[in-house]
Amino acid sequence: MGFWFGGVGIRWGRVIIGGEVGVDRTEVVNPATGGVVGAVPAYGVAETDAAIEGAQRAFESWRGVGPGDRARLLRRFAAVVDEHREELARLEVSNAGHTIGNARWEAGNVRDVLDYYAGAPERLAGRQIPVPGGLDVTFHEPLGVVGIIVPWNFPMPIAGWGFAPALAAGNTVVLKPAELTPLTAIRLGELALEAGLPEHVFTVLPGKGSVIGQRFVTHPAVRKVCFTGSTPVGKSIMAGCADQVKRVTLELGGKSANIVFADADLEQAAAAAPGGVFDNAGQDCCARSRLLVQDSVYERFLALLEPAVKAFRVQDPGLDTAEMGPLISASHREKVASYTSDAQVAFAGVAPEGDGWWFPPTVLLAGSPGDRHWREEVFGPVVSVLPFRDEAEAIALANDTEYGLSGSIWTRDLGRALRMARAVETGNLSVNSHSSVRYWTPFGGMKQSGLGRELGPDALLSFTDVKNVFIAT
Ligand code: TAP
Repeated sequence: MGFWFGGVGIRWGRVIIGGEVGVDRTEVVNPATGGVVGAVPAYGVAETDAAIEGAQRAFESWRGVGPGDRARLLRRFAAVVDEHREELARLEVSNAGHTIGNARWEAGNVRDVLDYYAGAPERLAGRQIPVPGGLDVTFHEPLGVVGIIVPWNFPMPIAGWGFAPALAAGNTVVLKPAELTPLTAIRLGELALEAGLPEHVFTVLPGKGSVIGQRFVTHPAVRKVCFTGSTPVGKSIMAGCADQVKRVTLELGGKSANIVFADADLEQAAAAAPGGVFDNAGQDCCARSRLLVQDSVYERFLALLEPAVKAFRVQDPGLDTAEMGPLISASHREKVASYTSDAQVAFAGVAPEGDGWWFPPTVLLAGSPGDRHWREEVFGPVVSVLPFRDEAEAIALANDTEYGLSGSIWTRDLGRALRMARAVETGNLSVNSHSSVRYWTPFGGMKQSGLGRELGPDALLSFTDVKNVFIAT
């Protein structure tokens, strides 16, 4: 494996393509050191068209692969990912600055998602519906070529959440990783071939979103675009897809609330709060970045939270002890810092100094729900705190946002937990926990946090169209 331009010539699906005249390259920088760890091609429209057209040709044979054989190939892909789990995890540490513990989970998640959807081809059954004068049956038809656009914050899982159900349902896939973090996706593309997936069934194509991603939107052979990233880009993709009535799945931003009631186990809630927002350095669409604490326990809760934040280990992400690594880039660190520079800092943790894009876990006091850091997605290790009086005010504050992706409620009162869970406008909610993702349950946003669902059975069906057939008897 090598990520430098090597002049090995094009082999679509093999994806390590180098030496072509006129193809730019992008350097990949380790966010923990600022050092260059590799370079990959940045492909243009011509190469994107070739990849899409290859995927279109491969679709005809891939959709015809028997369910058992397709399932076996996906299970083999999962097994190969598992064999390379540590290698993928180490690569993600330098590709994205993820802690090694998280990166191991992420590579394992790709394996699990592939294993889960490998069970689908034999079970993707239609229905037989009673009708007079004949037989009526439905089929879940694959769509064709699916274009997947992946952001830099979770390069492996977000890729897997798209390609595993898409392939299981009989589609072919062209995947564009984020320019900042292409290395693990490229490796997954290689492992797919090693596992025996036919060429062009799953192609990883590095390059710019404004070039490759846009071509997914405009090329008529791409029947569905899956996008995860910022809300403005997601909206432009949705608008572009309208022209050809393309299917879209969007996973966009979040500004999730972590709501702590006075009757909660405060020690447990305070111990869990840092992980709920600082995990992946807060570069997580599910980050609980608004902390609402009932006013009667506000001071006590902050007193419990402070040592937990200060003890959060921000370290070289390759160390097993690291709980948080660096931010993705210098420009992103500047953006995150712009939220804290004029805000009231309650307390902050410690981050390494020197090379790399480090930022300390930071707790801000929100003067009012109008504060910029309370309203906008910071996408960094920053949480804003605000007290609330009662359930009604907690609901009003939690829902006072264009986003609706995730959230948590801490209480010992089951009735309150259920009332709040129904009232908070969000696609994923946890009670006395910050867990948002399980590969067999649906994941996705309400309001401007997204459209459609990933994972679980919902995602599988979103990669199919239902066809109804009537046979007169
Ligand atoms: P985006 O610009 O939205 O990038 C996400 C993905 O979309 C990348 O692969 C990107 O490619 C691609 N892309 C960019 N412009 C495109 C276009 N016009 N057409 C098609 N694809 C396009 O996000 P970002 O700049 O990396 O991050 C900005 C902010 O977005 C963050 O600060 C954060 O608030 C939010 N964000 C949210 C998420 C999630 S999970 N919801 C993930 C990442 C970022 P390139 O890499 O080539 O630009």
